[in-house]
Amino acid sequence: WEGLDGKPVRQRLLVVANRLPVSAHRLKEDSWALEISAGGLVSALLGVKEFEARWIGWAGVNVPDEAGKKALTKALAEKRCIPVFLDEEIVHQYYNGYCNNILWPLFHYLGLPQEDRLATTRSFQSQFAAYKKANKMFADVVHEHYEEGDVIWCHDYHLMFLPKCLKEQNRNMKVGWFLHTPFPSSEIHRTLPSRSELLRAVLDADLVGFHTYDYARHFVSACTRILGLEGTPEGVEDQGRLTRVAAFPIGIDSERFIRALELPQVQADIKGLKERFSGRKVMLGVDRLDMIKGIPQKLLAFEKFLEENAHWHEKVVLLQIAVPTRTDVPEYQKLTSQVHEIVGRINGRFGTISAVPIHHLDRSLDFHALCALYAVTDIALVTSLRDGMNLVSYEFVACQDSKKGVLILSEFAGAAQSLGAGAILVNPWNITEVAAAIGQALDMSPEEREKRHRHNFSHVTTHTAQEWAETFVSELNDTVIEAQQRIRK
Ligand code: ADQ
Repeated sequence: WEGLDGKPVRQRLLVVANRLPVSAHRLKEDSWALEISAGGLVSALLGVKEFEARWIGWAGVNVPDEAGKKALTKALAEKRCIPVFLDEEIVHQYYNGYCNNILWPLFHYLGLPQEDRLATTRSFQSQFAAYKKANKMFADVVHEHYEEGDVIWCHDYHLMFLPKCLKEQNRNMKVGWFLHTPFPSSEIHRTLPSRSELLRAVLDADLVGFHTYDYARHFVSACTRILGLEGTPEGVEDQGRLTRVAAFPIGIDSERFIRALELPQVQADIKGLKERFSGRKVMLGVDRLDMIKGIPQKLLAFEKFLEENAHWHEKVVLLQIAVPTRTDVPEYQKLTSQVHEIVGRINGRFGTISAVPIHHLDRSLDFHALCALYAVTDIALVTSLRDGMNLVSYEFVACQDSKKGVLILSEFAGAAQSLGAGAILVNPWNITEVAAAIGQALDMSPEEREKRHRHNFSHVTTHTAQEWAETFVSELNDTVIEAQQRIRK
């Protein structure tokens, strides 16, 4: 993008996601404390010089009063963030209800939660209405801040209706939509009562992106089978208008992880961990405590491994770090107790006075502590039942250049498409297979580990988050130009 003087111009990018990348805590009536969370998307966009990002989203707090809203808006503006205020009722129906109770499990092939299946079915229409209403509220805020030439990048399953709302307000907006979860087979998507409306709303975007080619293919076949539209190699065509559909696999800011390993504080943590677990091989799991991550299945596979390999008792330890999410939801509470129960049983069966086989932490670790853990790990266990991509596998690889540990990776994580050749791929439902993979990883020769690590490390360091964001936005710019040229012809 060049200006009249030939110099690159920074293009404004409005990133719209359900949550802003900050957490807000109210200190007084008119003052807020903000903490920026350095997630993948934030570092991806900070690294891209060609455009200047503003964030639009919900701050995750209910702010009922005007004074509070005004103060929060002002505080967020300094972080280039613009809030969308959602009240408790809409959060309940749109976010907890339609997004997390319906779309999240469906897109991960889990179906509706067992306990309240009928209740969910009954409240479906009201939740979908709240979903549309919330999406319209996001669109209104975008519209208020939009300037001609801006690129609008909508994120994830929370905002599938947003492309439609935006284009209704202004057909000329450049709108891209990216899904961070899998897009399921059209046979699964068909079961959703609002299947057609959602697909049509997404198709209003100029560019639709997924992590993998398979998800993109599923989306296109949902459009052809459910809407009867034409799928082309480029995307989906409806009465001469093309919506471009493609795969844009995300990456991480690998340099940030590699640099962190040099810090004295991280080096000290690494030394401490090595002493703590000396004489034992370290296996690591880092997940949000969510059904999709397959934590109980991972624990059962480890139990099976211990049952069959007495010579490894006391010589291997599994560190499972699980950040609790959605703790108010019964299904998630049940998952937590289930995990605790299995951990207790395995430690009871295989632990000794001096050592337990599993250390399980129900919490989040800070970035530096996480880097140190990744660096001392011999085997990372990523056993998601479904996962859009899974960045933990990438982060582990980035921190392993001296150790060259082994990645055991679920074939149902998007990352299997990119790191499959270096990892040991497993079906997480098959605990015999996962237990065998643990044995294979522990016995792997240094040459084999080196070879596999090289493959993965070169992928992770070349397919970065910055490159992902740049590619998506430049593709979106090109798509809009091509569409304008087609219309002129
Ligand atoms: P998530 O489901 O959150 O993301 P993932 O890609 O693994 O899954 O990212 C999790 C992030 O949280 C990682 O950066 C990880 O370091 C961090 N994290 C997890 N547990 C932690 C802990 N205990 N302490 C500290 N940090 C922890 C969604 C999709 C994924 C997709 C991403 C990005 O579900 O499939 O890869 O978006 O598109």
